[in-house]
Amino acid sequence: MKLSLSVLLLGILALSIPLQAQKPSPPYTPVIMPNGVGTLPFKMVNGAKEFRLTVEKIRHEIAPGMVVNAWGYNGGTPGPLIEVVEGDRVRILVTNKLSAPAAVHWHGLFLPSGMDGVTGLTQRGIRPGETFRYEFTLKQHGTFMYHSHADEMVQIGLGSMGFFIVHPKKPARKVDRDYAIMLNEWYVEPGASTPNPNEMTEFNLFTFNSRAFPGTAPLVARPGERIRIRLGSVAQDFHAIHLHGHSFKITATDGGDIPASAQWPETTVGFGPGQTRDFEFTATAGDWAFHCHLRHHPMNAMGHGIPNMLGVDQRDVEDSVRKQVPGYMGMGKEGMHDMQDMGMEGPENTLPMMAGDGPFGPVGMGGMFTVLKVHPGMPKFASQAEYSAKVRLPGDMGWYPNPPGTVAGPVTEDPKTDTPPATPSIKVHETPAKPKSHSH
Ligand SMILES: [Cu+2]
Repeated sequence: MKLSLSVLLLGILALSIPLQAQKPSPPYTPVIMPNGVGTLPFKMVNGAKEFRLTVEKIRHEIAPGMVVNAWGYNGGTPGPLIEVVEGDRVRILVTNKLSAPAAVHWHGLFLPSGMDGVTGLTQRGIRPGETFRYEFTLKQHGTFMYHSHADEMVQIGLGSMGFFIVHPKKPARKVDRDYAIMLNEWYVEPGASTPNPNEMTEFNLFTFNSRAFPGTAPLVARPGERIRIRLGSVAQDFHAIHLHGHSFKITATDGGDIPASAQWPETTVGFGPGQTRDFEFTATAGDWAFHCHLRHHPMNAMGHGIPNMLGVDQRDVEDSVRKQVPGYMGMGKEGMHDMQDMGMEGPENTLPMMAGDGPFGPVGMGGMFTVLKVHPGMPKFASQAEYSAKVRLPGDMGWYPNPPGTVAGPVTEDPKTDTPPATPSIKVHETPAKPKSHSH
């Protein structure tokens, strides 16, 4: 009996292995959300892809050393990626595990009005413990979002958001890597763990996929690869996301594809809340900063209410204030770097304004900041899960080995010792310059 059972199990195993191996790869490059919780699995039920989303209270790590109380989906903020194909019929079963009514709006999608997820207007709120069914057929492709449309100030403010990405049935072109990053900002009183959703303007944490540098995963690529980055925002602020070392074209918004004749080159994509932007470029070797260009946004908590102490020598003052206010830290005489160099400890459960190390020392950044690492031989990742298993923090996947003579360094202004670097022997760019003709 025991033997026949194990034979049966072996048989099932043998059958299931080839079935797994035959699983066809999707006709698109799977989207990767760095630091994401995963791509939402589905079951085919009566011709529809059936997904399950649960809105719930979660504990969420913004970066190592800081955990907040958030409201997310299926254990994450942003929630899991819903990734489908134009023409699919989808059924999303949404369970509310909050103690307040909820609803999920499918941002940018063409659907029956009654499936639009606006509390009071198109449905009643999903009561705590209830499950609602949303069902519609996808009539378009692009980068869309899902988010709460019940008490948005609180629910989105605490993280109830996610990506809903619809691939075209017949893609006009296939990219080598496809990334998605959702922006948000938060106000968390230093030392507290619950974001204050009443805050309108004075945010102190700015996040990519609800992570702040030095907790943001890098994006990776190989030189020459075609990369798409999709940005989405249900934040409160405008953001201007800048990529170093490249020029790109914005190819789509959540309103649809932009015709090639209407695309123009950019290095920064500025956009507001309730918008998505897709942009594409060819990757050039290096470690490239990728960040919001609003000056306070690649920074972390602590700095906003402080007096301007630039140029003020505070050595004695700070010590005496600290006797009264433990942990007091003024703005440095020469700016915020003073504090970073001192490695000072802040209150518990917050992040220093700037933190994290690069190959050349401390990185003067925080918040909406990560790195695009374009290295030869960078591994390919077939799924978000595979990516997340290997790439979580800025230092993961190593740093770019700059060719000799291509790194900025000190000069002494002494012609004997300062010799200009030799022309590098390693070509960083793929296209070699045409040799000049000297015939005339
Ligand atoms: Cu910003």
